[in-house]
Amino acid sequence: MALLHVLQFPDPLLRKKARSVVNVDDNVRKIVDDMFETMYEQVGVGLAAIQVNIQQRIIVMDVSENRSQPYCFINPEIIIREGVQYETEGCLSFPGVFDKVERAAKIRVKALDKEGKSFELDAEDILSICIQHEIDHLDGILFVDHLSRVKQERARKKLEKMRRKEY
Ligand code: GNR
Ligand code: NI
Repeated sequence: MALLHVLQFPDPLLRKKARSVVNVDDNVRKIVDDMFETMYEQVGVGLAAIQVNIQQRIIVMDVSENRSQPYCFINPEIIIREGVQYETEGCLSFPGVFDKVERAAKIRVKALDKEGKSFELDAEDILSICIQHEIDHLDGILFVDHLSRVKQERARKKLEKMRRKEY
């Protein structure tokens, strides 16, 4: 296993679009394992391959309190959306930035698992939010894109300020 480097805004690589996985083979499973290791190490609830500079449609997630319910979605597709929810989000590519985003409340997602087998899952609350946040990443969309211009500018300034303090 290996820890992967998580890209941070405004890295243009975060704007790339991921390709569908054609074969769920050992190479893909190795990426999934490395992504889980990276996500747990970074204490994130989810991670999209785009964030670690891999342009493939792969997502890992664990929204459980004791970090014991790993989910992996390959080529995920939302096939049903219902209602709306408006909750605070964060992103490993935007350390320190949090804001409310409107999302579908309940979704049904269709994807392939680590063995390449198709499955469907109904999700609500944080799981639903996280799946939508991660699928956005695979399309080069960031959570701040859903915010007003003023809030986007505020987020950008906050990141710049934090970076000046770090170095
Ligand atoms: O760790 C994360 N927490 C989070 C909180 C609310 C809504 C979405 C997320 S996803 C984020 C990890 C991440 O950046 N995934 O892309
Ligand atoms: Ni994110």
